[in-house]
Amino acid sequence: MDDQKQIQEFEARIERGEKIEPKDWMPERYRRQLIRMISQHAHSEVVGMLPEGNLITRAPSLKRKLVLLAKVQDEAGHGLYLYCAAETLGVDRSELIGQLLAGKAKYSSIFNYPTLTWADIGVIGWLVDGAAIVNQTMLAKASYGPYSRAMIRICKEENFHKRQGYEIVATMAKGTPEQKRMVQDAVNRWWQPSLMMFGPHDTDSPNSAELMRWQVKTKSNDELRQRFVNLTVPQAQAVGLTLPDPDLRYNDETGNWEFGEIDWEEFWAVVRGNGPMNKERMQARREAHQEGRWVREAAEAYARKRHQPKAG
Ligand code: BYC
Repeated sequence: MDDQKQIQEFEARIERGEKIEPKDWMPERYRRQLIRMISQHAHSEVVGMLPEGNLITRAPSLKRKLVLLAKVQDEAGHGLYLYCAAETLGVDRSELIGQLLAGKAKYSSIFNYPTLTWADIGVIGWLVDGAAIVNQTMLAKASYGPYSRAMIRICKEENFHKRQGYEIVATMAKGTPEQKRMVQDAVNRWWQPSLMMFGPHDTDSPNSAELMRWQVKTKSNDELRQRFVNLTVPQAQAVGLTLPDPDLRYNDETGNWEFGEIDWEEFWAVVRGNGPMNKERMQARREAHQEGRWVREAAEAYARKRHQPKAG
């Protein structure tokens, strides 16, 4: 079969809603796009442990500490599912991790902002995990089987993450004036970066058209961002918090909450490595990788021993 015919059959399968599995034929470009996107996603989960990990020793109670520990461990698990999904496309995870540590791979812009107080933990769960759920619920329907299945599992855990965050936010919002001030300050700092998680406007998104044709993405960056805003405004109102946007208003005709322009200069600066915490995050990842070396070596030695044929 020539390439053109194979592409037509491949696209017809996607059109019928069939999942593409690792051993199926796929265009090289589809494989490359998936490796790019899944590996960036895996890196985001792993780097995403750092901002919250920073507050584990300062959790206000044992219960809060246990919940946060469980959440951060879940993020590590998400990274592992996603590196596994990327490996089904014929790439080795050590190569992908090498790219991250060399500063050549992207990961979500959101994790390059600092966590200053306990309120940030609530707001990250509410807004950052909330944004991730909107994006990942769409990706759970992606045409590539291993990615979509990883997303189904991850979304279940993200729902728990979002609820724990919103519960912290709601508790602080009805707490002392100082707690209320802290949580409002965290919302003020995390709102815009959360909107940036969805990526550039559709008109400035070079990958969207191809990813949507192949149903890796089934909704555009702007559509998902709007959905997130529509879901989040009533949640903010319910706990008496203000979203920091003077242009936020409800449009009766479209049923959407309109919002002000995003600071794209800041977004691209962060994506290019010049955000408030990019250097610290990479430094922490490199140190953790180095410190974990003996664990990887021991695991590899154990696996080799188990697979050695028994003497005699
Ligand atoms: N940050 O053509 P576009 C989590 C890049 S972790 C950095 O629209 P695409 C959690 C983009 O990569 C959740 N870079 O791209 C964990 C592209 O550059 P390249 C993380 C960004 O792929 C711990 C260029 O800009 N979620 O939930 O069509 C604790 C042009 O963009 C960003 C995922 O990774 C950004 N925000 O759409 C708590 C979801 N946005 O690669 C929570 C999976 C764009 O061409 N990924 N760029 O050099 C996706 O859904 C899509 O890749 C995106 C971007 C919507 C992010």
